Amino acid sequence: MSELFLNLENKKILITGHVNPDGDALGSALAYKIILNELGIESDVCFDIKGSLPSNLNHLPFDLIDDSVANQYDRVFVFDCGNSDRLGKYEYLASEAKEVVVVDHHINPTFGDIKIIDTTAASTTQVLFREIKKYGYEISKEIANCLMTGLVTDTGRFQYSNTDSEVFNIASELMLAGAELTKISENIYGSIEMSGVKMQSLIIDRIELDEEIALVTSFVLQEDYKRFGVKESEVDFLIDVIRLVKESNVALLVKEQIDGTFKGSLRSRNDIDVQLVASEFGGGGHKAASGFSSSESFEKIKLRVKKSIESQF
Ligand SMILES: [Mn+2]
Repeated sequence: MSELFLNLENKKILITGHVNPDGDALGSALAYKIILNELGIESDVCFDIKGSLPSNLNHLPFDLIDDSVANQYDRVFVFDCGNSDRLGKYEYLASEAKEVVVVDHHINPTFGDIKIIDTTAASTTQVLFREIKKYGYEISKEIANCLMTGLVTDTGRFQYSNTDSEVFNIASELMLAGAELTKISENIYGSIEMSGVKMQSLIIDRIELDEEIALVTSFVLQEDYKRFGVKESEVDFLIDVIRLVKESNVALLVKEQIDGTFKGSLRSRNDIDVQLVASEFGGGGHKAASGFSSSESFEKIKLRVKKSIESQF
């Protein structure tokens, strides 16, 4: 029996995930929320969302997310978040809860009383899928769409190196359960607002290639969002544009935050482990895709990333 479905009665339950949740965090948390709803078990869903949720994920049931939280919870279920400080402003709810259950696929998760973790899984929705199957629960179309969203986004549309036969087996089962792959893919990858596409041209224009270490970089400033009238939550796709450069092995996109600090996204297409690079800034993720925050300048960040990559040669 999966720990996810044991002793849920008469408990105050919170479902959450990492700050500014992506398709995998939202997909896994909302799939679990739907199941609890169907089982007649009350729960709250909350994320620390800076700005707004990305509109390219609005095929997910955003209406299940609550605006406010209770003072305390008996049990907190955390999805797609290996480090409690990545819970942002809701970290205290996890540290004050009687029990924290972490469902994840990140490397070196650092918290949780119960850990349901597989660092080799492509997505957290994959880990959750297995638990649902163990429980013998029937997956509805709604749940299938949530789980598929995490699978699609974390495998880069079934293209990253984490895409193995199990991923396709799960995708196949989700299709049988009614998952709308075309609708999901079109919303996530096929529909970017005009202003976002325009802004992309600027970010492409700023691309620099360090041929020696095959590193490609670009950056986004706060003033760019204003100039193009684009919300920060709408440009998560930009890193995928940067990483297209054939001559590069590692891509770095640095985005200025509202407080003047920077958020870095890293992608690797060879043996360079960008999780190691991100960890130098206190960030994390996976070998092929990682992220971090830094209060240093773009130039300093670039230099540190460069050194870190060189140390892996
Ligand atoms: Mn994930």
